[in-house]
Amino acid sequence: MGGQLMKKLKESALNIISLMWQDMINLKHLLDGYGKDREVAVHARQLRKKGITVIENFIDKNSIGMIKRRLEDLIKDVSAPLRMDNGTYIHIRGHSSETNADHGMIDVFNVDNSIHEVNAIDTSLLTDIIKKASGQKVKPIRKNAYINRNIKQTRIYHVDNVQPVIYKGFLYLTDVTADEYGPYSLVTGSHRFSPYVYWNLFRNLFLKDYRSTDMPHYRTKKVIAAYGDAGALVLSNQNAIHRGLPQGEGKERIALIFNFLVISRASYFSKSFKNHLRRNTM
Ligand SMILES: O=C(O)CCC(=O)C(=O)O
Repeated sequence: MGGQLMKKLKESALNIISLMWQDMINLKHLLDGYGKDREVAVHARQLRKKGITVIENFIDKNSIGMIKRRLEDLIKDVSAPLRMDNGTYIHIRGHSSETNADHGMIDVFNVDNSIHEVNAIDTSLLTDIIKKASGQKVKPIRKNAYINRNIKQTRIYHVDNVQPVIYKGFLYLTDVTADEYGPYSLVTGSHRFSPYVYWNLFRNLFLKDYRSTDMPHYRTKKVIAAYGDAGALVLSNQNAIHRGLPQGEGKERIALIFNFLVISRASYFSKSFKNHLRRNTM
């Protein structure tokens, strides 16, 4: 028990310090330009200011259909977490208990090792947008797929890991046009200089039932849900307060997730960043 408390204390202290450092980096890049490319500039501005931007029609309908079929094939007989020889890992979130957050959601790690069409998707536009939004070096890392079917109990609002800063591109492969489909939701502007994030990090230190990065307090007026037709891509800074919304009865959402790592001096606060470097998985 004492060990658990010490671990959380260390984690929260590190999160708060690294967030302060990150906000200094954000301050330094506050007035950077967005470059000459208009498409990049429009999205980079939105991403820097709000923490989120949506790109419509990121891939064509044929590719959507093909990738969806391959995904269906990949997961069709899987009823428990499965680690494949090619590096793909089919994780069934919260499978040990029905009361766990995200219970039943399928999260396929390294999906591109099994579905090569995923690698054919050009993500250089996303890297360019994130570079201009953050003023930092950016590395594409893992590609996942999330399959949400009837997932009624999703994790509460949270931030990912504070450091290193991660951006995610959620490419919807199904129409996500209302709350009942379980869209990605985010508190706009909470990715930088947010007193709420500091307050939650501090408060969670004393609360047994909360993880360090859970964010139960936020500005409700700033909450948005990112809707889009199949083919839309939602690009988000994971230091913003966010969650996937709970789904309605029988509803489905399938998405590919492109993960990007921001490399800065503050990244070295993070053990996972150092692991990425060691494993050379960047
Ligand atoms: O499924 C979603 O829309 C959000 C998932 C999430 O919180 C995350 O990937 O960090």
